[in-house]
Amino acid sequence: MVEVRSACPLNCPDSCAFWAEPTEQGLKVRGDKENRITRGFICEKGRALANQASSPERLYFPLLREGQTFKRIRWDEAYARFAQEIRQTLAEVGPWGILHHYDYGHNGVLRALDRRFFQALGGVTEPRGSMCWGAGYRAQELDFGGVYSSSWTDLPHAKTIVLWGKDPAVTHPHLMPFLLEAKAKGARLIAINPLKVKSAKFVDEYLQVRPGTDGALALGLAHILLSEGWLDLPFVRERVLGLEDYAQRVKAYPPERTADITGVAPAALRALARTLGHEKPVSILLGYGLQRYTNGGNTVRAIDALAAVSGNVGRSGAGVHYAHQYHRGRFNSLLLPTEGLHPRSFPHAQIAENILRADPPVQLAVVTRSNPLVQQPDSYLWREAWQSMRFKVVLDWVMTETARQADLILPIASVFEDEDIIATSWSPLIQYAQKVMDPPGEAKPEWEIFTECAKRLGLDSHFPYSGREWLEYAIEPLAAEGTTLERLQEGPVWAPYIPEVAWADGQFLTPSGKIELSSALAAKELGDGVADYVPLQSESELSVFPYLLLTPHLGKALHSQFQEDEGFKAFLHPQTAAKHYLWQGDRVLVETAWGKLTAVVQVSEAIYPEAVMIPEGNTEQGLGVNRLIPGRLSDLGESTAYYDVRCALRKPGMVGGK
Ligand SMILES: Nc1nc2c(c(=O)[nH]1)N[C@H]1C(S)=C(S)[C@@H](COP(=O)(O)OP(=O)(O)OC[C@H]3O[C@@H](n4cnc5c(=O)[nH]c(N)nc54)[C@H](O)[C@@H]3O)O[C@H]1N2
Ligand SMILES: Nc1nc2c(c(=O)[nH]1)N[C@H]1C(S)=C(S)[C@@H](COP(=O)(O)OP(=O)(O)OC[C@H]3O[C@@H](n4cnc5c(=O)[nH]c(N)nc54)[C@H](O)[C@@H]3O)O[C@H]1N2
Ligand code: SF4
Ligand SMILES: [Mo]
Repeated sequence: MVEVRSACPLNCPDSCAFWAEPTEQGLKVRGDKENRITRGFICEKGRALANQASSPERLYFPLLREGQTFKRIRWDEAYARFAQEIRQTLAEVGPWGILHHYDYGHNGVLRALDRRFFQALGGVTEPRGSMCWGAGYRAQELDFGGVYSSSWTDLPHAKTIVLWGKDPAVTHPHLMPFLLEAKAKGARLIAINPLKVKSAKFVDEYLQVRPGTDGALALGLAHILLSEGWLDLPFVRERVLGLEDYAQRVKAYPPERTADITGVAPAALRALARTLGHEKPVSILLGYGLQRYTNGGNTVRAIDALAAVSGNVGRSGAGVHYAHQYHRGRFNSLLLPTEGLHPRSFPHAQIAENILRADPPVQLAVVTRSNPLVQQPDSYLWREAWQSMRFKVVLDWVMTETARQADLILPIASVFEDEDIIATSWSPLIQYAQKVMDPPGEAKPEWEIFTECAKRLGLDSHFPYSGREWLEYAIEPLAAEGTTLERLQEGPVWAPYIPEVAWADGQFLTPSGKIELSSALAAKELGDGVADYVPLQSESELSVFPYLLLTPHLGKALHSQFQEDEGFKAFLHPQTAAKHYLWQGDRVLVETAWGKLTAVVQVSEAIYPEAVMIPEGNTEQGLGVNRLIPGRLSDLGESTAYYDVRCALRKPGMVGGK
């Protein structure tokens, strides 16, 4: 059999190039050695993806609920039922009676057609804001006028690299060779993280910061830079707006107070400030964990400002790298023009509570590219909202917890069973994923499912193309410049509009054209009550829920995908474990004001003593760790503040004993 080019569609910054081959033993994938970004290796999630494609866990046929189980139905029945549910909802409530829940379960260009379908109905109820990166994203838009990072290949020009709340060894593995190359060339690597994560093993210096206090840390570092005169004044004069306001804010963070808030000692603060001011260029790689707090947007703004005043933006080897939006507007959009559409939207974090009191009510849910009963916060409320809806449809290729609790399941083709184009917000590459094999059973490409449904609802004029034609249409503007489908089929293309160094021309896309440390727009969006850090709870709250609950991502899984069914694990610092008379392997009850679960104790020096860590994505009895987490919004971008929650620990069977 022949090996063909494919690409990883998972919600991962790396976007690996694959070579894929169907064999007697199932689908085999390997990395593409010629790829200068992903350099030939793929991670265990990429291999798990290929294994899943040829595994018996696949959904083969449309399934309709029958009591506690499902029965197999034919596609024409499935389409008829789906169309009938849509018609009934439109007649009884109108388009807002339909919830379309989607996220980024697949990065393919064609996957946007799900949204087009619901737009064609006039605009339904849909999520807004973000489950992921929204607070930091909006922060960078306010500061720089857009979210743009330098290429990974520019990193080895840095003299200092700060992994700020980011664990690339786990969540962005192909960045590691670039970091190690920089280190070999003499760059100093620093990690700032409440957990001594895997990447911390590779760094020269690790700072353990109290969760939720990075904003204060950045302001405290700026305090030292300002008072020592370690600024880049020519850069600030030319390119930065709002230094006076910022200096006022910074005044409140002298080293001793900053140390009290953040847990980072004054000497370490001073050493880091000196490095930022003198060991330039400095590249800051921002993770998304530090913005999953109610003050997350403000935190990223404080870090952006620190880079700005030290002149670490727009230069080779420098920058605050969060993601990039270079592809924006470069492809033809597969969505409908928004004029004339009237969708209703709810912030991701608060969909469940809004559904429960929605007027008009939501009767029909359709879930694509996501697994909300596990991944959305406030799972008990989500389950209640889910059960309150008359009919639920899930499109997926495996039986997720959300699918298990649906009424109709439509089986879709995986990335290996149809063609698509992958272009994402970290990689500079545009890649073509070729069809490797036919879908198993009766699974179908998602675009085909929506095209068929559109036909049955008289919406065919909105779905005139085949998958191939949609791809040709999407890349029309690129094809005019030479990036044709034929060219992409030969191998990945470095998007011609992506530069090595972000903001190199110093022309920021803010209203003033400068980096805006303060602005009327930011003040309006942030409103009053801006918190530079998450204040410690009151004594009475602390006595009930003393620990911060962190739920970061796991190496071998991608959220709820590829999880091993091994129950929840709660990672505790030895001091915390000892305080509760807990040993490795014991069972512990973890409780918040929103829910509780039982986990197996893992004792680890890597954990911040005041925190409990339970990786996200795992499930037990239909729900994940998000049963413990409220649907709180961040200060910017309507993002979800997953990590802003406190918990208590108890030995199962013990009453009260904390
Ligand atoms: N293996 C794997 N890789 C993935 C994913 C996955 O599920 N599995 N998911 C992908 C997706 S969708 C995303 S969004 C990215 C996310 O990638 P990252 O941003 O690297 O990781 P997260 O796990 O989201 O964020 C948690 C990190 O932030 C740290 N952190 C938590 N609170 C704080 C704090 O207050 N301050 C600081 N400084 N650090 C803090 C945590 O210890 C952890 O290292 O990863 C992508 N890559
Ligand atoms: N507690 C806590 N919760 C979190 C986070 C955290 O750090 N802590 N992280 C958050 C983050 S960063 C994110 S991005 C979200 C992720 O939230 P989700 O996107 O809901 O997470 P996944 O489990 O990856 O679910 C994606 C689903 O899409 C399916 N899928 C794959 N390809 C396709 C396709 O082509 N079409 C359709 N219809 N389905 C497809 C997959 O099989 C899978 O079931 O979770 C958030 N939840
Ligand atoms: S999950 Fe990420 S690192 Fe792993 S194969 Fe896919 S793109 Fe590569
Ligand atoms: Mo994410």
